[in-house]
Parts: sequence; structure tokens; C-alpha cells
Amino acid sequence: MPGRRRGRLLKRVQPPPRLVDWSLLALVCVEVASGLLSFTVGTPDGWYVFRLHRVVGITLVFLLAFKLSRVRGRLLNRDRWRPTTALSVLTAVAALGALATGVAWVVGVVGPETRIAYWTLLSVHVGFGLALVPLALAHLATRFRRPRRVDFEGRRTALRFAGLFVAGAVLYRLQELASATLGTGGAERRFTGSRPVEDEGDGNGSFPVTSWVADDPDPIDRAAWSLVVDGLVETPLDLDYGSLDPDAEREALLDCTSGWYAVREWRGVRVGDLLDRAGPPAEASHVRFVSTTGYRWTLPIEEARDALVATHVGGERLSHGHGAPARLVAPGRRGFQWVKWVVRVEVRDRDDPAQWLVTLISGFD
Ligand SMILES: Nc1nc2c(c(=O)[nH]1)N[C@H]1C(S)=C(S)[C@@H](COP(=O)(O)O)O[C@H]1N2
Ligand SMILES: [Mo]
Repeated sequence: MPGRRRGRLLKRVQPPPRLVDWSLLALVCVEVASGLLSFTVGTPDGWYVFRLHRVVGITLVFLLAFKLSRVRGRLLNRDRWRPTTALSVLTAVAALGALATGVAWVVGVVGPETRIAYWTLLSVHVGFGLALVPLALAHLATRFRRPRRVDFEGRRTALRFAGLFVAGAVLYRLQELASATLGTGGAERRFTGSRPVEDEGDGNGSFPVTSWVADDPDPIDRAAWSLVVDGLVETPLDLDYGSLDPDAEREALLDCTSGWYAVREWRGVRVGDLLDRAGPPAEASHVRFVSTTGYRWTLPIEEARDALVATHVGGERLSHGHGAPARLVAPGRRGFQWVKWVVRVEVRDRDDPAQWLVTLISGFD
């Protein structure tokens, strides 16, 4: 299409500049919020969080294209550079990086465990997304333009917007159909977007060892280790490895937020059995699982009863990397909540909001 005509077409479909800018900000907020929220969803009833994240992502591609075509002159012409241009460029890089990795992940151009340096594609996506938050806010602060009523008025503007969303949803659906037909990186996906690990077998070697960057304790000596069950209990327990009695078996699906999943047979102690021995009082409502590194996660007590403190996977004793001597197996929860190297099971009368921060920074000392 000749440049002139393309320019005119773009003008016809694109919303007013200020509206594009404020919509970009609003949709980035939706993406960050739905992206983080998606980390907490481990069961299929939360599928819409992922769907929303993908469709809004495609809509962002359109809006960013409008924006970049508008500011192209300012960016490519050195005479027009200002001190804040570097910030604008960084913001654009983070936005493009987040969108490109997100799209590449959905389309399935690389395997679920392919690493870029240390990180999987999906982890890089998360990194770009988180970097975008401070960048976009700083960028907004330097180029602040108050939104005006007129930007948001008019049936045509509303229609254009609805059109963008519908186009995003349609494109996403077409992509799904295409990858189902072609069998490319879509067929075995969970609703979370995670794909099955490609490794063979069912023991320690059959799925990746995944820890947050810094959580990397020394191997724990089984003979010196013990599991403490305390907090709100009548009889605190201190169990060494030999007295654990790991007689509970269950198949469970480990779904890591870096984009892979594995269904394996786990064996260990049912947390309900531990609680029956320790005797929690009526006000006990939560159970906290604490790693030797300080990493921790808390589950509502009824859910915790059904979880395992596991010592074996696929018929093998857990390896150090997978959390030996014992790790939490929390069916229906995302992988990061399956605390490894558990040393303490603490019964409580409340949840533990600080765990969100602790899981991010544990291991840095
Ligand atoms: N103590 C501790 N437990 C942890 C982690 C960690 O970094 N430290 N990583 C979590 C994450 S992100 C995942 S996906 C699973 C991975 O378990 P695996 O290494 O056995 O595959 O462990 C979880 N448990
Ligand atoms: Mo993970």
C-alpha cells in the first residue's frame, strides 16, 4: 500500500493521541494486575484471568503501533532529542519486549524450557512487564498531559475502541485455532499457558529444578534434619526423617509460573495426619510451611490437610534440588507455593500476607 494511503487509513482508525496515551497506561495496569493475579490461579475456574491478559495484550500491540507511528519523527530525528527521550526509548523497549515475548510465548516459537541466559521466555516476559511499571510512571511524569473530556467523548471513539478489543479477541481466537490445527505449541497447553516438560521418565530427573534466583541452600543432611510441627497445637512435634512414615501417595500437577508443568506421583506424609497428631484447637485456620531458607507459604487449614509433605517423587527419594529431605506438594496451587526444604509446619489463626514479599527476596542475604 502506498505510504500516503496507509497514513490516511491509520488516521481513520486511530483514536485521538491523548486517548491513546491514557489507554496505554490503563491497559498496562490491567496487564500488570492480571499478570500478577494469574500467578495465584492454579485451578481452571480462573481461566478468564489468562484470557483477559492475552486479549488486552493484543489490543496493546495496536495502541503501541499508533503511538510509535505518531512519535516516530521525534525518536528518529536527533535534533529533536531531549533529556527525557532516553526514558521514552527505555519505556518503549520494555513495552515492546513484554509484548514480543508474550506473543512469542503464546504462539509457541520455542520450547517450554528453552532458556535465554538463565530465564525461560515467560520469565523474561515477566521481567519486561515489571520493568515497565516504574518506566511508564516516570515517562508519564515527564510528559504529563491531562486527559480531557473531549478525548473520551463521541460514539466514533467508543466504536473504535470496541473495534480494537474485538479485533484483539478475534486475532487471539484465530491464533488458537491455527495452533490447534497445525499442532504448534498449543495443543497440550494448560489454561495457564504452561506446557508439559519434555524430559523423559517420572523421577527427579524428569522435570526442571526451579528456584527463585537466590534461594539455593546447601544440601541438607537427612540424619541431622527434623520436621517441627508447632504454633497453635496442643502437642508440638519434632520428627526426624526415620519417624516420618511417608505412606501417602498422590498424583499431582506442578505448574511453574515460568511456563512448564509436570504431572508426577508424589509420596510423603499427609499434612492432615500430622495435624491429627499435633491437635490444633478450634481457632486454628491456617498452616504455614517454612523452608530452611526462610521461604514460606500458608494454606487454609482444610486445604493444608489434603497436601503432602513429600519425601519421594516417581518412586525416588527427593533429590536436593527438588527439596530434600521434604517439600510441600500443594495440589491446585502454582509451583512457587510448593515450598522446598521444609523444616517447619506452623499452625496459625490467620493468613500471612508478608509471604508475597518473602518468596521474592528469600535467599538474598
Ligand atoms: N524454598 C524454596 N521453595 C521453592 C522455590 C524456591 O525458590 N525456594 N521455588 C518454587 C518454584 S518457583 C517452583 S516452580 C517449585 C519448583 O519445584 P522443583 O524445583 O522441584 O521443580 O518449587 C518452589 N519451591
Ligand atoms: Mo516456579
